[in-house]
Amino acid sequence: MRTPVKLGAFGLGLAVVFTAALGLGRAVGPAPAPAATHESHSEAGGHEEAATGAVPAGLQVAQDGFRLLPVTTELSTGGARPFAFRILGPDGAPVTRYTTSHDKDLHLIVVRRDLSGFQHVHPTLAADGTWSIALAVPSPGQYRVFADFQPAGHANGITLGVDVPAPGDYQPRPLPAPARTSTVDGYQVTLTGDLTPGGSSKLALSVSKDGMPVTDLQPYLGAYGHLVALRDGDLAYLHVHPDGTPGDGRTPAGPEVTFYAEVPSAGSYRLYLDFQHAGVVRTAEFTAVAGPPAPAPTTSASATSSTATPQPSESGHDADGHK
Ligand SMILES: [Cu+2]
Repeated sequence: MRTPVKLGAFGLGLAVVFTAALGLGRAVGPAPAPAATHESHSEAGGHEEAATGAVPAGLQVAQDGFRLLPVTTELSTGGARPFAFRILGPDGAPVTRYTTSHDKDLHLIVVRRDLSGFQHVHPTLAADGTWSIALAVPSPGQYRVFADFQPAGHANGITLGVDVPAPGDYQPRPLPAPARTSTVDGYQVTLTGDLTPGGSSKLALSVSKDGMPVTDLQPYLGAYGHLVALRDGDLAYLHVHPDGTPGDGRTPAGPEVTFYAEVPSAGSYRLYLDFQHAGVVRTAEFTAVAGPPAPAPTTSASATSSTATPQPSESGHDADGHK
């Protein structure tokens, strides 16, 4: 009889410790930092839940009772064809009322699973709750379609994701190497700042053209730029909030646009900056690495072997963009 009692007591002790750890995690873990972040960037709209929760946005086809249901099951690589989908609510009916965020009721992001072919578009909502837009993708492959929206009356924004194929011969592309500068249509965009896992990272993107800073960016989606970040490996959709709004008296129309990005883990991310100048919206893309690079063997190598040359590890360090 003694043994079972001891086991029982031991089990109870474990349960108490486990519960206490859970309680501690809830009380101390996510609360302070994200709350401060969101208070200081209130224009971000509703993304609070996913920012503080364990699962990043965009990884699920259904969440909080809402479901992304494609009506069109293939993407076109030829001319643009209608792509339609619905958001189903907890009652199973298509959602027809939304809360506007960043100037739109719903943002649709389409990207191939190798992070190429990015598009950020805004479909039209029909009275029956069907969203649609004429869409073509540049090449065959499996695409991830993200719907970023906030149902009316719902406390926070939701980003659902679903895979949709573009039939044909898929030729995957490797993720471009990390870089601080991106060129699009003669515009040069330079990225300053580093992604920090588990925290809010300030990123500044500076736009120039023909060597001259662009100081007359046009508002796009309620800001001077819209930044989407996706994690390499699973396409987790990150929360990136613009700092300031056009006309608030402190936000210049370029050349620099500032964002706060929340990165859930170390790893590689692809950043897509949409900006508008001279009436045209363009997208500048970057690969950025969050967290320290893999431990360099420099210290142990130099300590244990006098023949080891530090050259390779140092150049590898530079290639990661961490100075
Ligand atoms: Cu949008």
